[in-house]
Amino acid sequence: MTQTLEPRVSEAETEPDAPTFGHFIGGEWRASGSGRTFESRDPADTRRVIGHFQAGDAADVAEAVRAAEQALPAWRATPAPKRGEILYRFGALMAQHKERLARAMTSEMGKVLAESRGDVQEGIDIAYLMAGEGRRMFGDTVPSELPDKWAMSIRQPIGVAGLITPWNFPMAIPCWKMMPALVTGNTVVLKPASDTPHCAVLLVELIHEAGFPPGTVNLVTGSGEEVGIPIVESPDVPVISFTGSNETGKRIAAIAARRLKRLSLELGGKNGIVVMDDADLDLAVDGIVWSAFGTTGQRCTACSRVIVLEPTADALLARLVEKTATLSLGPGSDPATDVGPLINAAAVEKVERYAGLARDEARIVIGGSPVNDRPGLEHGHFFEPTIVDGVRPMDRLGQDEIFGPLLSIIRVPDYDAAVTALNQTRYGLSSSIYTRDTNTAFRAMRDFETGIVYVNAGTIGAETHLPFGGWKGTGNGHREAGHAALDTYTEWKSIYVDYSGRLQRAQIDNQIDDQADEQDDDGRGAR
Ligand code: UN1
Repeated sequence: MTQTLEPRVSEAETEPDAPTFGHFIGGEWRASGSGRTFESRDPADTRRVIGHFQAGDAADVAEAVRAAEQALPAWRATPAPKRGEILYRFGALMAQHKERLARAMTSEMGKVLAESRGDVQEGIDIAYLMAGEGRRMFGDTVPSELPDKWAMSIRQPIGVAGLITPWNFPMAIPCWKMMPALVTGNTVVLKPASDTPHCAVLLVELIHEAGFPPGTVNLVTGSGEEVGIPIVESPDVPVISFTGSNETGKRIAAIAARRLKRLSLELGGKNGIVVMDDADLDLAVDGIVWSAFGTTGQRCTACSRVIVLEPTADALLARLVEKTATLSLGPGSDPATDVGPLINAAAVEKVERYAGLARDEARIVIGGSPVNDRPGLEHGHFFEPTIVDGVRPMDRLGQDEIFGPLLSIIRVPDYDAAVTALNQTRYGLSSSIYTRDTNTAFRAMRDFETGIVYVNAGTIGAETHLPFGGWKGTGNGHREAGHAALDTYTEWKSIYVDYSGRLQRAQIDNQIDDQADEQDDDGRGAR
């Protein structure tokens, strides 16, 4: 069934009847073949329905993949600078609609408005960066080892890119994936998280308005099982980029491996901040609180461990508790709010489980409970910002990604113990050190086993023109953002042009070695 639905920009706050949104396939808004829909609700007040979205399935995915395949020849043949211009227009449209997009994001995902604006801005930044790549997209031109021979490498698109994105950066991350995929000449099937389909619909409306040809970007909403897995399984989707949990990442990797697909995984983190004795404690407290409780701890880069040298630990903890006590919990749309809701009920239960563990095995110094009895918060997924002292590096609290506002304090005797604790995790996304000593800072830059290291700043706030991604279990070696993102979406092609007019043999005809000279001296001739 391909009933066309007009996209309707929702003002969910004011609209009593929540609108219904379509998949976007081949340049048209469509209902799912099954006719089923699902709801998205405001996590700050779950009585409020943001909209009804198509519950896609394998048949919808197949249609989207076909549309993306059909759009591919013309799109890859479009000169990259021209593709870049359309990306630029998309970035400009996002900038023009920044406030509307940010408000819709806060309604659907819950993060505070200033952070939603930041999320949109991150989308704009990557659109502009990748628009520039349309005129750059460097390969190498290098000298050949043989005379009269040209050697160079170029990037070429892979094909249809399947992009599976999370709810925590519901606009930035789809843009991180779509922009490099598109500028390099791939077409896209996007499957956004089921908690934030509206954010994806709003982005795709602007994609359409910016002038991407029909079929270049296709959106299929629905569950991971019914939409995500069929995308990964499709033999016609040769490149997959996924951001989400380790569990799902491993499952995707197993499927992708069977088909030898290009796969970029951006998975969990257990990011730590090391605080040395010589640190500026006020600065450290600001960075820790922002990194641990900003976005309600729901960033891959969020700080969930503070590794502090014992002599400084009590002073740091006292200041952390003091600052955390001032944080105001509430809906992200309220300008007074510092910490918004968690995304859904399952997230609250998960943080609650870890708070239970903290009660048994360590010491909760502030917070520790869900909040559902305060006026205005009864219908949302709120949880108190929580700090737990006395955590040991190998405790579950010190090891598991919690993805909520729960911060563990780990006390260590010295720098070496801090490095060991920091690195003793299966993840390796972001890390930070607070110190006034340049030597210690440089040692940390060398010793921390993470894809991102901050000095005298928290663990969050990566900028889009540097590679983003992690070591070890955080991913599979790929990077998003920066030039590095292009590697996910392109095949390298090395090209040799021999204009000598004769057979030239690499590694053979260019050898001038002692043996050859000796043979010449013997009069037997080397050539
Ligand atoms: C994420 O949480 O997956 O560095 C992305 C940051 C943001 C991106 C986070 N710029 O915190």
